[in-house]
Amino acid sequence: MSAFSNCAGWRGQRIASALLLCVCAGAALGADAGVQPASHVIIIEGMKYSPEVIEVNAGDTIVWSNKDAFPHTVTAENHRFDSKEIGSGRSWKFKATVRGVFPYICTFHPTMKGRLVVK
Ligand SMILES: [Cu+2]
Repeated sequence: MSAFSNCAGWRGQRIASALLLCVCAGAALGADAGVQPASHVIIIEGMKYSPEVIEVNAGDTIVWSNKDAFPHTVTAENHRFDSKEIGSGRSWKFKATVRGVFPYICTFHPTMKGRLVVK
């Protein structure tokens, strides 16, 4: 009988800590998927987008900042967005509202490629 109740007590503790773990994980997930829109910066330098691939949440804003001495563009392959010319030292801001994967290029230098992932 005493062995049984010990066992039950141990199980109860296990369940309690498992529950606590769930609550903590839930809170962490909630914070991660927060509704606060974030801002992300992509540097264009040396004929490259840095980072080349970026994952953002719908509603976030992305700023491409051109550090090169000549202009570039940020043009989605499906034409969902197009910065047109971003001059040297200038930047272009885009608010991502549609979810999906958006590969983009620079129309002046089509070897420059990036990818915007909106979740
Ligand atoms: Cu370019």
